[in-house]
Amino acid sequence: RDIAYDPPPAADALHFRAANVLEGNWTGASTVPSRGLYPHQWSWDSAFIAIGLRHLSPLRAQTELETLLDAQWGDGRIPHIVFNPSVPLDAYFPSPDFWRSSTAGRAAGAPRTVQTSGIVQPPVHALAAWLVHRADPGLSRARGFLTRVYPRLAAWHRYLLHRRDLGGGGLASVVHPWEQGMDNSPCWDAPLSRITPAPARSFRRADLDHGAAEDRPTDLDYGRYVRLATEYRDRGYADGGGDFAVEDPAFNALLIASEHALARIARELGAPGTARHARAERLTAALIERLWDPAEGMFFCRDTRGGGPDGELIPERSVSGLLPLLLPALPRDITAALVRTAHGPHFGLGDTTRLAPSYDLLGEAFDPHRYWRGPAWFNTSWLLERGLRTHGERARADALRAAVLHLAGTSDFAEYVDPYSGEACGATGFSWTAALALDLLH
Ligand code: 9WN
Repeated sequence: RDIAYDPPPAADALHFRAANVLEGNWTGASTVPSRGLYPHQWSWDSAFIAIGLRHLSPLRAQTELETLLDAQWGDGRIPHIVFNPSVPLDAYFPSPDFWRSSTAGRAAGAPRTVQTSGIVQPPVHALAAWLVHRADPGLSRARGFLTRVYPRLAAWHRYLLHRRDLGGGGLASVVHPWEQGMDNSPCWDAPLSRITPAPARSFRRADLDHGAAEDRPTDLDYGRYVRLATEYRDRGYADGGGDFAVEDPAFNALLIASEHALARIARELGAPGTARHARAERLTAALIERLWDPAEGMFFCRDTRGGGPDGELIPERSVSGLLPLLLPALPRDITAALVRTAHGPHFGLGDTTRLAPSYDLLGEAFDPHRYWRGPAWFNTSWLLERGLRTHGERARADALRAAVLHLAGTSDFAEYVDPYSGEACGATGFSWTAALALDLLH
């Protein structure tokens, strides 16, 4: 299929509209991902949002991250949702009474006053903090922004590197599909098939009040999400005993990028960043050793609970497996292969698609509308754009940038789009779509 794309709308009009979306989704101390579907603060959303907000108000961008960090747990984890107490319980599922963070999470150091979830999301935060600092170093220094966030970000990375090395190979594992951020990716089908779903009548999905059922995960997926989260909660959010533990390329690549950012933050604060750079390099070596597949020219997830003693690679092509391209220190043969794979038949970038689909166009599970099983998302394309630019692929980065800006505008800042037609799916007025478009305008 081919689609004729119109020239992008005037840049300043897009800037104005994106700023309006962020303004409308601002709650006074943080930004909701979207007004209807996601009425609380989400972890990796806030990091992407801060990256865009820094161009409108560096102060608000700093506040966005600090509000999230105020809900950090004593063991270092940054929860994937910080609940807004003034939003009714039935507006989003699972709600605070499901997670019961302040009681079930007590041993792990959950905060007493703020209600949060007990799982995490990808560690984009240190990268965001560094970019936010750079937008206005004077304000950042005057407010002691980095001085305050640095120890928290360091504790967050410590949690991931120590408590979450569940595969024993030096990488962080996710213990729930929501942690990786691509909820119903076909990568999770095999590890999730071992989980007995919670009965459908034991919970009520609020997402279907706002999103079309055929664009969202299925009830069967939800049954498994609920079972996994319930068991984690009932273990007091202790890490190590669960049936789901997957090493994901994007999650770990973002950890590495953020570790490099922490090194820069350390240097800015007058400490040497060398140990952090060295750790990032060790993580990069582990990422390649455990997740790179040279024959397929991309990274894959490792199911640490499946196959042999060291687990097994999950043979599903997700956009996650391309995102390590954002790392500057990857060997040249790997970056060249990733660029080829992104622009080849499985992802079709610059050919049949203009934004990277979330999943293999030729994969059996591909569905152009169902959430993370095919649609194109703006955050993943923003990360790929950075990667292409970092590795000198200027023309391709320019094309991807133009596509992000164009589709953000025509889709009214959709949550995700059909990767072929660009048709808007999910929520509109979605914060990270607006924020990352703004970032690319600068
Ligand atoms: C569960 C908020 C979040 C994003 C995730 C996206 C979706 C939640 C949901 O929305 O997940 O965390 O209810 O489906 O998959 O990446 O952070 O925008």
